[in-house]
Amino acid sequence: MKLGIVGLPRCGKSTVFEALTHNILSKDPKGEIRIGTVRVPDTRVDVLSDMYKPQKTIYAQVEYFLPDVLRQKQDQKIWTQVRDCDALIHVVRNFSGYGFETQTPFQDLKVTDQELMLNDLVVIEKKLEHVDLDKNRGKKVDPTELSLLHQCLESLEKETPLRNVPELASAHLLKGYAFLSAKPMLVLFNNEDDDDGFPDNADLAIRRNSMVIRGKLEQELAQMSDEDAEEFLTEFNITASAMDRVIQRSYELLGLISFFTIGKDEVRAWTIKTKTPAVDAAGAIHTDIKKGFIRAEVVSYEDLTSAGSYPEARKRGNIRLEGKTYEVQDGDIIEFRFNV
Ligand SMILES: Nc1nc2c(ncn2[C@@H]2O[C@H](COP(=O)(O)OP(=O)(O)O)[C@@H](O)[C@H]2O)c(=O)[nH]1
Ligand SMILES: [Mg+2]
Repeated sequence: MKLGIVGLPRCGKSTVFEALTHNILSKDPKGEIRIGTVRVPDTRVDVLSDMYKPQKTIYAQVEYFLPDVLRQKQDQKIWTQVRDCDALIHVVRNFSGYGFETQTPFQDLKVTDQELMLNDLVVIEKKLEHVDLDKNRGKKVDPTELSLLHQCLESLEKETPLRNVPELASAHLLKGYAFLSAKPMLVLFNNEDDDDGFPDNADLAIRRNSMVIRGKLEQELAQMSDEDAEEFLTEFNITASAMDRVIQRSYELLGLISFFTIGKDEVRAWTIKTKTPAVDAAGAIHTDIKKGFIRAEVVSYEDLTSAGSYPEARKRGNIRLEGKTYEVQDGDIIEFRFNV
């Protein structure tokens, strides 16, 4: 699962990418580092790992993609690069300097959003032209798809991004278009070092879908030794987890949850979509486990940790046997029983 980092020029995209992935772009003169894989911080995995002291501990991961601005000829192309991303991280400049006298976060936010919508509009208009041609040639066009496209057009003409119209954003027939304004989006207000608040007048709707970061600080932090980092954290009165929170929010934004497998050899977080049935969760581990699925032995993270051990959780009756269609919950600890 991949998140594309977008935003206006010099809003801090590269800075945020470095802070999130700990990559150093200046060490990469050819500009080849465009994707960074990062571990999703999860205290539950830490706790389970402490409990089992396994040989290996494996966290969930997400990927961040930084579009290559230098290599593109027109602005428009930056957008085609993020078309195959599953969600967008939208960085908004909320610091001054570097040729910008003042901060204009809401204006910037709008400009980028309009570009996303414009891109979708162009895709739809091209498609509709083809539909007309096809009709003249006697080819059939799926009327449901056509009607959905017209609804998209209507929404975009009102400057409503498709992500705000859930039935369009999730429409199966539209998946192939990979509309940019339909992708889930997290806005990061990229603040001055000494400012950790939302921009003035950030309304509730904006606050709900955004976070405040101090990208430059975070980037510097990402490249320090642990000791230096600690000193730095106290000096600037920041919590180490700002980027951790961005990563966790990214995971949620993608509609992903984790279930865990535990044991002496490995404690591991597995990534599934919300509402995944047990049999498909089994498939995330191995197709054989899915094929031979018998039952899932499930205990919630809370029950296991409050019992203190698996046998104690069993004694308390916290361990359930679930069937194929059981909807796996975030934090479930599962042992699959299966036939090979
Ligand atoms: N004061 C301040 N400067 C920043 C921040 N984030 C980025 N910058 C600076 O803004 C300039 C543009 O950042 P960059 O990440 O290259 O932007 P991009 O064009 O979106 O990739 C660089 O000089 C950064 O050091 C921030 O949070 N605060
Ligand atoms: Mg850059």
